[in-house]
Amino acid sequence: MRFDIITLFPDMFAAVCQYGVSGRAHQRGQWSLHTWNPRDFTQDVHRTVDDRPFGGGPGMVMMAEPLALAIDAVRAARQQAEADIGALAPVVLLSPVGQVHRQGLASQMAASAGAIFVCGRYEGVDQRFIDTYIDQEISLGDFVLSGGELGAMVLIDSIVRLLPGVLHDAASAEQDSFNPALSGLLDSPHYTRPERWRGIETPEVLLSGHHAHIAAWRRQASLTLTARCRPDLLQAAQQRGELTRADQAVLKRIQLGDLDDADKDV
Ligand code: 9D3
Repeated sequence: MRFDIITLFPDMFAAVCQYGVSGRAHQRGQWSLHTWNPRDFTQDVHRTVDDRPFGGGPGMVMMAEPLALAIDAVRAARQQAEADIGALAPVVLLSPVGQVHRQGLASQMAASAGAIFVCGRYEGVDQRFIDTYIDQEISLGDFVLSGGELGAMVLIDSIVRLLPGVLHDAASAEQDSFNPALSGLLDSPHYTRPERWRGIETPEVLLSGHHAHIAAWRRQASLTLTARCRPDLLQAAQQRGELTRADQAVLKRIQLGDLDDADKDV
Protein backbone atom coordinates (compact mmCIF):
# COMPACT_ATOMS: atom_id res chain seq x y z
CA MET A 1 0.00 0.00 0.00
CA ARG A 2 1.26 3.44 -0.93
CA PHE A 3 0.24 6.87 0.38
CA ASP A 4 1.27 10.14 -1.23
CA ILE A 5 0.80 13.23 0.92
CA ILE A 6 0.71 16.82 -0.29
CA THR A 7 1.76 18.84 2.76
CA LEU A 8 3.63 21.94 3.89
CA PHE A 9 4.75 19.98 7.00
CA PRO A 10 6.20 16.63 5.84
CA ASP A 11 8.07 16.08 9.13
CA MET A 12 4.79 15.64 11.01
CA PHE A 13 4.36 12.23 9.33
CA ALA A 14 7.15 10.75 11.44
CA ALA A 15 4.31 10.15 13.92
CA VAL A 16 2.80 7.36 11.79
CA CYS A 17 6.04 6.18 10.09
CA GLN A 18 8.11 5.73 13.26
CA TYR A 19 5.83 4.84 16.15
CA GLY A 20 3.65 1.94 17.24
CA VAL A 21 1.74 -0.48 15.06
CA SER A 22 1.83 1.71 11.94
CA GLY A 23 5.54 2.47 12.48
CA ARG A 24 6.45 -1.22 12.68
CA ALA A 25 4.41 -2.00 9.56
CA HIS A 26 6.14 0.87 7.74
CA GLN A 27 9.55 -0.46 8.79
CA ARG A 28 8.62 -3.91 7.48
CA GLY A 29 7.61 -2.40 4.11
CA GLN A 30 3.91 -3.24 4.45
CA TRP A 31 3.09 0.33 3.43
CA SER A 32 5.03 3.33 2.17
CA LEU A 33 4.60 7.06 2.39
CA HIS A 34 5.87 9.78 0.05
CA THR A 35 5.49 13.45 0.91
CA TRP A 36 5.31 16.29 -1.60
CA ASN A 37 5.74 19.90 -0.49
CA PRO A 38 3.77 22.46 -2.54
CA ARG A 39 6.65 24.89 -1.92
CA ASP A 40 8.80 22.76 -4.20
CA PHE A 41 6.29 23.39 -7.01
CA THR A 42 6.34 27.21 -6.87
CA GLN A 43 7.94 29.45 -9.47
CA ASP A 44 8.76 32.64 -7.51
CA VAL A 45 11.78 33.41 -5.31
CA HIS A 46 9.64 33.56 -2.17
CA ARG A 47 8.20 30.09 -2.91
CA THR A 48 4.70 31.44 -2.25
CA VAL A 49 1.96 28.88 -1.64
CA ASP A 50 -0.81 31.15 -0.25
CA ASP A 51 -2.44 34.49 -1.01
CA ARG A 52 -5.21 36.75 0.27
CA PRO A 53 -8.81 35.75 -0.40
CA PHE A 54 -10.62 37.46 -3.29
CA GLY A 55 -13.62 39.32 -1.88
CA GLY A 56 -11.77 40.01 1.37
CA GLY A 57 -11.97 38.29 4.71
CA PRO A 58 -9.57 36.92 7.28
CA GLY A 59 -6.61 34.65 6.69
CA MET A 60 -4.97 33.28 3.59
CA VAL A 61 -5.96 30.76 0.92
CA MET A 62 -3.75 28.02 -0.56
CA MET A 63 -3.09 28.75 -4.23
CA ALA A 64 -4.26 26.22 -6.82
CA GLU A 65 -1.17 25.95 -9.03
CA PRO A 66 1.46 24.60 -6.57
CA LEU A 67 -1.06 21.98 -5.40
CA ALA A 68 -1.94 21.01 -8.98
CA LEU A 69 1.71 20.65 -9.98
CA ALA A 70 2.35 18.52 -6.89
CA ILE A 71 -0.52 16.15 -7.83
CA ASP A 72 0.79 15.94 -11.40
CA ALA A 73 4.20 14.92 -10.01
CA VAL A 74 2.55 12.27 -7.81
CA ARG A 75 0.70 10.83 -10.81
CA ALA A 76 3.96 10.62 -12.77
CA ALA A 77 5.65 8.85 -9.82
CA ARG A 78 2.76 6.42 -9.38
CA GLN A 79 2.26 5.86 -13.11
CA GLN A 80 3.78 2.39 -13.36
CA ALA A 81 1.93 1.09 -10.30
CA GLU A 82 -1.37 2.60 -11.45
CA ALA A 83 -0.97 1.17 -14.96
CA ASP A 84 -0.31 -2.28 -13.41
CA ILE A 85 -3.49 -2.14 -11.35
CA GLY A 86 -5.46 -0.35 -14.06
CA ALA A 87 -6.84 2.11 -11.51
CA LEU A 88 -5.96 5.62 -10.34
CA ALA A 89 -5.54 6.20 -6.63
CA PRO A 90 -8.23 8.57 -5.30
CA VAL A 91 -7.22 12.15 -4.48
CA VAL A 92 -8.61 12.89 -1.02
CA LEU A 93 -8.78 16.34 0.58
CA LEU A 94 -8.85 16.43 4.38
CA SER A 95 -11.44 19.09 5.05
CA PRO A 96 -13.97 20.17 7.67
CA VAL A 97 -16.71 20.05 4.99
CA GLY A 98 -16.00 16.39 4.08
CA GLN A 99 -17.81 13.17 4.96
CA VAL A 100 -16.97 12.18 8.53
CA HIS A 101 -14.43 9.34 8.65
CA ARG A 102 -15.70 5.91 9.75
CA GLN A 103 -14.50 2.35 10.20
CA GLY A 104 -16.31 1.28 7.00
CA LEU A 105 -14.27 3.72 4.94
CA ALA A 106 -11.06 2.57 6.62
CA SER A 107 -11.77 -1.05 5.66
CA GLN A 108 -12.66 -0.08 2.09
CA MET A 109 -9.39 1.81 1.76
CA ALA A 110 -7.46 -1.06 3.39
CA ALA A 111 -8.58 -3.21 0.43
CA SER A 112 -7.21 -0.65 -2.08
CA ALA A 113 -3.72 0.22 -3.35
CA GLY A 114 -3.62 3.47 -1.36
CA ALA A 115 -4.53 7.10 -1.81
CA ILE A 116 -3.24 10.62 -2.40
CA PHE A 117 -4.01 12.87 0.58
CA VAL A 118 -4.03 16.66 0.23
CA CYS A 119 -3.53 18.55 3.50
CA GLY A 120 -4.76 22.14 3.59
CA ARG A 121 -3.49 24.89 5.85
CA TYR A 122 -4.66 28.50 6.42
CA GLU A 123 -8.36 29.26 5.85
CA GLY A 124 -8.69 26.79 3.01
CA VAL A 125 -7.81 25.82 -0.53
CA ASP A 126 -8.74 27.59 -3.80
CA GLN A 127 -12.08 26.02 -4.81
CA ARG A 128 -10.98 25.65 -8.46
CA PHE A 129 -8.27 23.21 -7.38
CA ILE A 130 -10.83 21.23 -5.36
CA ASP A 131 -13.27 21.10 -8.31
CA THR A 132 -10.54 20.01 -10.73
CA TYR A 133 -8.47 17.53 -8.71
CA ILE A 134 -10.30 16.26 -5.63
CA ASP A 135 -12.29 13.00 -5.79
CA GLN A 136 -13.38 12.89 -2.16
CA GLU A 137 -13.38 15.15 0.93
CA ILE A 138 -13.04 13.58 4.38
CA SER A 139 -13.41 15.21 7.81
CA LEU A 140 -12.56 13.93 11.28
CA GLY A 141 -15.71 15.40 12.82
CA ASP A 142 -17.41 18.62 13.86
CA PHE A 143 -14.55 20.57 15.36
CA VAL A 144 -11.93 22.91 13.90
CA LEU A 145 -8.32 21.86 13.30
CA SER A 146 -5.54 24.08 11.97
CA GLY A 147 -4.78 21.85 8.99
CA GLY A 148 -5.26 18.51 7.31
CA GLU A 149 -2.10 16.68 8.43
CA LEU A 150 -3.54 15.18 11.61
CA GLY A 151 -6.55 14.06 9.57
CA ALA A 152 -4.33 12.30 7.02
CA MET A 153 -2.45 10.57 9.84
CA VAL A 154 -5.66 9.44 11.52
CA LEU A 155 -6.80 7.93 8.20
CA ILE A 156 -3.45 6.21 7.62
CA ASP A 157 -3.42 4.75 11.14
CA SER A 158 -7.00 3.46 10.82
CA ILE A 159 -6.25 1.90 7.40
CA VAL A 160 -2.79 0.41 7.97
CA ARG A 161 -3.74 -1.51 11.13
CA LEU A 162 -6.29 -3.41 9.02
CA LEU A 163 -3.72 -4.64 6.46
CA PRO A 164 -3.12 -8.40 6.57
CA GLY A 165 -0.29 -9.27 8.97
CA VAL A 166 0.01 -5.83 10.57
CA LEU A 167 -1.52 -6.52 13.97
CA HIS A 168 0.28 -9.14 16.09
CA ASP A 169 -3.00 -10.85 16.58
CA ALA A 170 -5.51 -10.81 13.73
CA ALA A 171 -8.16 -11.39 16.40
CA SER A 172 -7.40 -7.89 17.78
CA ALA A 173 -8.80 -6.20 14.69
CA GLU A 174 -11.78 -8.51 14.76
CA GLN A 175 -12.54 -7.49 18.33
CA ASP A 176 -12.40 -3.76 17.59
CA SER A 177 -15.28 -1.55 18.44
CA PHE A 178 -17.10 -0.63 15.21
CA ASN A 179 -16.04 -3.87 13.52
CA PRO A 180 -19.07 -5.17 11.57
CA ALA A 181 -18.39 -8.61 13.11
CA LEU A 182 -19.34 -7.09 16.48
CA SER A 183 -22.53 -5.63 14.93
CA GLY A 184 -20.88 -2.21 15.23
CA LEU A 185 -21.15 -2.31 19.03
CA LEU A 186 -18.54 -0.97 21.44
CA ASP A 187 -15.93 -3.45 22.64
CA SER A 188 -16.35 -4.88 26.15
CA PRO A 189 -14.08 -3.69 29.02
CA HIS A 190 -10.62 -5.24 29.52
CA TYR A 191 -8.78 -6.37 32.66
CA THR A 192 -5.25 -7.63 33.36
CA ARG A 193 -3.07 -8.50 36.38
CA PRO A 194 -3.36 -8.14 39.29
CA GLU A 195 -6.70 -9.90 39.74
CA ARG A 196 -7.44 -7.53 42.62
CA TRP A 197 -6.19 -3.94 42.21
CA ARG A 198 -6.61 -1.44 45.10
CA GLY A 199 -9.39 -3.60 46.42
CA ILE A 200 -11.25 -3.76 43.10
CA GLU A 201 -11.86 -7.29 41.78
CA THR A 202 -11.79 -8.46 38.17
CA PRO A 203 -15.20 -9.85 37.11
CA GLU A 204 -15.04 -13.48 38.21
CA VAL A 205 -16.23 -14.99 34.93
CA LEU A 206 -13.06 -13.70 33.19
CA LEU A 207 -10.94 -15.83 35.54
CA SER A 208 -13.10 -18.94 35.12
CA GLY A 209 -11.53 -20.30 31.95
CA HIS A 210 -15.04 -21.08 30.69
CA HIS A 211 -14.89 -19.71 27.15
CA ALA A 212 -18.61 -19.81 26.37
CA HIS A 213 -19.44 -17.97 29.62
CA ILE A 214 -16.72 -15.41 28.91
CA ALA A 215 -18.04 -14.81 25.37
CA ALA A 216 -21.59 -14.38 26.70
CA TRP A 217 -20.39 -11.96 29.40
CA ARG A 218 -18.48 -9.91 26.85
CA ARG A 219 -21.44 -9.70 24.51
CA GLN A 220 -23.66 -8.59 27.36
CA ALA A 221 -21.07 -6.03 28.49
CA SER A 222 -20.83 -4.72 24.89
CA LEU A 223 -24.59 -4.32 24.71
CA THR A 224 -24.79 -2.61 28.12
CA LEU A 225 -21.92 -0.23 27.37
CA THR A 226 -23.28 0.62 23.91
CA ALA A 227 -26.81 1.19 25.28
CA ARG A 228 -25.41 3.64 27.83
CA CYS A 229 -22.69 5.43 25.83
CA ARG A 230 -23.73 5.14 22.17
CA PRO A 231 -27.45 4.38 21.87
CA ASP A 232 -27.22 5.50 18.22
CA LEU A 233 -24.92 2.54 17.43
CA LEU A 234 -27.25 0.12 19.19
CA GLN A 235 -30.26 1.38 17.27
CA ALA A 236 -28.35 1.09 13.97
CA ALA A 237 -27.39 -2.53 14.76
CA GLN A 238 -30.99 -3.31 15.62
CA GLN A 239 -32.21 -1.77 12.37
CA ARG A 240 -29.72 -3.84 10.38
CA GLY A 241 -31.16 -6.91 12.09
CA GLU A 242 -27.77 -7.86 13.54
CA LEU A 243 -28.88 -8.55 17.11
CA THR A 244 -29.63 -12.15 18.10
CA ARG A 245 -32.51 -13.28 20.29
CA ALA A 246 -30.07 -13.60 23.18
CA ASP A 247 -29.04 -9.97 22.52
CA GLN A 248 -32.70 -8.90 22.57
CA ALA A 249 -33.15 -10.64 25.91
CA VAL A 250 -30.15 -8.77 27.36
CA LEU A 251 -31.54 -5.46 26.05
CA LYS A 252 -34.88 -6.20 27.68
CA ARG A 253 -33.11 -6.74 31.03
CA ILE A 254 -31.23 -3.45 30.57
CA GLN A 255 -34.52 -1.62 29.87
CA LEU A 256 -36.08 -3.14 32.98
CA GLY A 257 -33.14 -1.82 35.01
CA ASP A 258 -32.34 -5.43 35.75
CA LEU A 259 -28.79 -5.07 34.44
CA ASP A 260 -26.30 -2.29 35.05
CA ASP A 261 -22.55 -1.83 35.46
CA ALA A 262 -22.52 -3.42 38.90
CA ASP A 263 -24.43 -6.46 37.70
CA LYS A 264 -22.61 -8.17 34.91
CA ASP A 265 -23.46 -11.77 35.78
CA VAL A 266 -24.34 -14.03 32.89
C1 9D3 B 1 -14.04 29.72 9.47
C2 9D3 B 1 -14.38 28.64 8.54
N1 9D3 B 1 -13.56 27.43 8.74
C3 9D3 B 1 -14.32 26.26 8.22
C4 9D3 B 1 -14.93 25.47 9.32
C5 9D3 B 1 -12.33 27.56 7.99
C6 9D3 B 1 -11.38 26.46 8.18
C7 9D3 B 1 -11.07 25.96 9.43
C8 9D3 B 1 -10.13 24.96 9.58
C9 9D3 B 1 -10.77 25.89 7.08
C10 9D3 B 1 -9.83 24.90 7.23
C11 9D3 B 1 -9.50 24.45 8.47
C12 9D3 B 1 -8.49 23.40 8.63
N2 9D3 B 1 -9.07 22.11 8.91
C13 9D3 B 1 -8.72 21.01 8.25
O1 9D3 B 1 -7.90 21.09 7.38
C14 9D3 B 1 -9.36 19.76 8.57
C15 9D3 B 1 -10.37 19.42 9.52
C16 9D3 B 1 -11.06 20.18 10.50
O2 9D3 B 1 -10.87 21.39 10.69
N3 9D3 B 1 -11.99 19.55 11.26
C17 9D3 B 1 -12.27 18.23 11.13
N4 9D3 B 1 -11.65 17.48 10.24
C18 9D3 B 1 -10.71 18.07 9.45
S1 9D3 B 1 -9.82 17.28 8.28
C19 9D3 B 1 -9.00 18.64 7.84
